[in-house]
Amino acid sequence: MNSAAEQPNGVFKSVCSLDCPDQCGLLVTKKDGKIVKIQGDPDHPVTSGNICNKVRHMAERIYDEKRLTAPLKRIGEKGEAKFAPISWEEAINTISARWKELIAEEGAESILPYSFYGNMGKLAAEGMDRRFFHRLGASHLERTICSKAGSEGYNYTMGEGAGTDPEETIHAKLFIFWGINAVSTNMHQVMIAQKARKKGAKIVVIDVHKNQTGRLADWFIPIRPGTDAALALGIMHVLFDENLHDEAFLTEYTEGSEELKAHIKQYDPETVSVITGVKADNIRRLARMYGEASPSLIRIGNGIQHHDNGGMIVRTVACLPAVTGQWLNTGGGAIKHNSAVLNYNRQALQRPDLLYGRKPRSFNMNRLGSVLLETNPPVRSLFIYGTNPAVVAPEANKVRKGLLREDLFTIVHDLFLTETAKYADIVLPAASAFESTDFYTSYWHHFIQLQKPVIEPYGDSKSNTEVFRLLAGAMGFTERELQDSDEELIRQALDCPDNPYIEDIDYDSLSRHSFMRAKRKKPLFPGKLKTPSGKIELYSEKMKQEGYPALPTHSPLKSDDDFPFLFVPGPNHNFLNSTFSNNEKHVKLEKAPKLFIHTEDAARLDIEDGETVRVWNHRGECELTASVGEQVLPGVAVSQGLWADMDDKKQLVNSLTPDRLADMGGGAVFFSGKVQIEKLGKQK
Ligand SMILES: Nc1nc2c(c(=O)[nH]1)N[C@H]1C(S)=C(S)[C@@H](COP(=O)(O)OP(=O)(O)OC[C@H]3O[C@@H](n4cnc5c(=O)[nH]c(N)nc54)[C@H](O)[C@@H]3O)O[C@H]1N2
Ligand SMILES: Nc1nc2c(c(=O)[nH]1)N[C@H]1C(S)=C(S)[C@@H](COP(=O)(O)OP(=O)(O)OC[C@H]3O[C@@H](n4cnc5c(=O)[nH]c(N)nc54)[C@H](O)[C@@H]3O)O[C@H]1N2
Ligand code: SF4
Ligand SMILES: [Mo]
Repeated sequence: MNSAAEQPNGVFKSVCSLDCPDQCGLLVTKKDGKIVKIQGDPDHPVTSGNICNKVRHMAERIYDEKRLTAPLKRIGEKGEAKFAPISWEEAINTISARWKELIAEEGAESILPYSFYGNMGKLAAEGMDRRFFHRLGASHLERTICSKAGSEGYNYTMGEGAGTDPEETIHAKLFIFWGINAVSTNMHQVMIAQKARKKGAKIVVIDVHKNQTGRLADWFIPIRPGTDAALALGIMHVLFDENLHDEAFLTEYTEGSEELKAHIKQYDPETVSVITGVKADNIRRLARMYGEASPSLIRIGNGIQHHDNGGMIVRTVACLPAVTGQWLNTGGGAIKHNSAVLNYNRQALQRPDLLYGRKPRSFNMNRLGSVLLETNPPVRSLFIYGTNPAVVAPEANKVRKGLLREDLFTIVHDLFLTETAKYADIVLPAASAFESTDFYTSYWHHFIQLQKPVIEPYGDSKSNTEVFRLLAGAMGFTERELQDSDEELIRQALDCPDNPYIEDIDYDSLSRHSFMRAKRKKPLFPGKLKTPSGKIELYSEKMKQEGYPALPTHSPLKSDDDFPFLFVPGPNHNFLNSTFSNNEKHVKLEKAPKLFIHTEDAARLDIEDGETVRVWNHRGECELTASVGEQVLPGVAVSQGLWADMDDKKQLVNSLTPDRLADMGGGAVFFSGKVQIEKLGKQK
């Protein structure tokens, strides 16, 4: 054995485990057994030596004195965050004893795993955990909080989650960043766009907020939240009207272009302008720019799909490159996400056969509060890992009320005592990704990467796979596959005859190269797409059968009482969702949770820039710092960042967000809620 974890000094290859499309290759420098420096890997073609500020400072988080070092058991009231350290043996035995009781009395479905991608490693996020909970027969969790509505919408048009190879976008002449704050959330796509700009490319940003991404655009187009499908249809109207579409492409590669042509007649620029707030002349100008520039890339962000109508919005925007035939040009087309390019053998990793034919009930993670408070028969135990729902899930007050239930046995596995962990009965310390073995597939670029431990586990912490192996043993499960090693899991997952793009990639080749690119054939064509017709579906019979309009369509957001402001609480630059919100350096960089509002609204409400305002609705309230200006349209209020609880400050933006579900995939609608805003001190 000569693993990096055992070598006290040197520079080691690694990979960023955070939920970020860029999935950077890293170089980690160690001195005397400790990480002293983290840099971007200059050899990684996409990372090219550049990483974000968050991860450059990651070592401080890894060695933060607040990190959990031992399992804990609750000794105070629920939610009081009073704990005492216990051994792993006691922790695992307590969990397995309680679960055995629950299974005998109420069945395994009284137990619910609750997880997300705090660590994007496949083994950590969707590997041994899935095997374990399948074998247990626990209730199933629908992991819908991030991009599910948009992915379903995109699939109706394109068949699967694959678009342009980002490395090719260097050739693009026009970049449209549509509902993505890419400077903060996809910095390498911005770097490529900026390089292309030096060769004459233009950058357009369509957003409800003129944030750092909007500010670097050649042209920033502000839009009303939830109206992007109308804008896309307005662009199509002009493209057809002015003969800027690609008839040959439409005929050969799409289904339903004639129906679409007739359908978009109603979306003339004047009509669309009233819906979107974008001037009719600007709709024409944008359509002409899009019709003439080639190659052109639309980078479809997550922002446009966190809405009541988010699935249809993405389905509609995804039709645009087909109208202009951009898919045939190197670097042209669109990127919603590219996960399908790196499909691995999920069945082999997750082993659904361990369900032995059982079909447990299923819960949508976006409705955690309701699941805990209203389900019958009730959920009696939650095992939470890789996510911080007390901060990130919608209707946070309801979530917290549910977590306070005296009869709920909650286990949280995390690196820190998060807001969620404070509600736990048992807390387990998690090893960081740098302390674990795993493999990573980006959802944007085309590389698979291997992570081998760079350092020893911190304190008495354990990786996710290790915890589930221990639990399987304690539950008395004898299946060999519940004890497979991390290396075995990776070998099984990468043995994937269904995906020829990764046929050369296995554990051994990855061990040699650290990162490897999928051998993707020319994107999309002339191969068949995975839609029912095998073509890009501008008209979708499948959608019709499933109760949606068959053609791309604008529909308004749902009413959310009659509060006057549309509230868009997005992520921020220096945190990664709620990760880093408990790290001093990152909090200092962000200063305070702000609320961006328009000058006219502020004047009407007598609010000055920098003043604390109360933001409230029927679900909850927050106190945020007003940032007054022209960064948002009137009637829109934008906050940034998922902030940790701090003293008695009211900065939990998800106390205001609805737990309704989007039009597709059971997705979250974080950005479709409404609020009232007032100067602090005034009464409701
Ligand atoms: N620094 C940093 N990076 C991150 C994250 C983070 O928290 N911080 N989170 C990671 C995760 S999990 C994800 S999913 C991605 C998300 O990253 P993005 O894809 O960038 O998605 P969001 O930041 O949610 O929203 C993007 C933009 O959409 C805008 N928006 C909201 N509603 C609308 C609308 O109706 N129309 C239009 N046109 N724009 C709208 C918002 O103002 C915002 O600027 O980022 C990942 N990377
Ligand atoms: N208002 C609002 N809410 C949002 C969003 C928004 O834009 N606005 N965005 C939504 C989106 S897109 C997403 S993806 C979700 C994300 O929300 P979460 O998935 O909750 O992401 P994080 O807040 O980063 O929390 C991840 C947790 O995993 C822990 N962790 C990291 N590595 C490991 C590991 O190896 N093992 C274990 N056991 N734990 C680990 C971290 O310490 C951290 O506490 O938030 C959603 N919530
Ligand atoms: S968070 Fe994103 S940009 Fe930063 S290092 Fe990780 S993958 Fe790269
Ligand atoms: Mo996400």
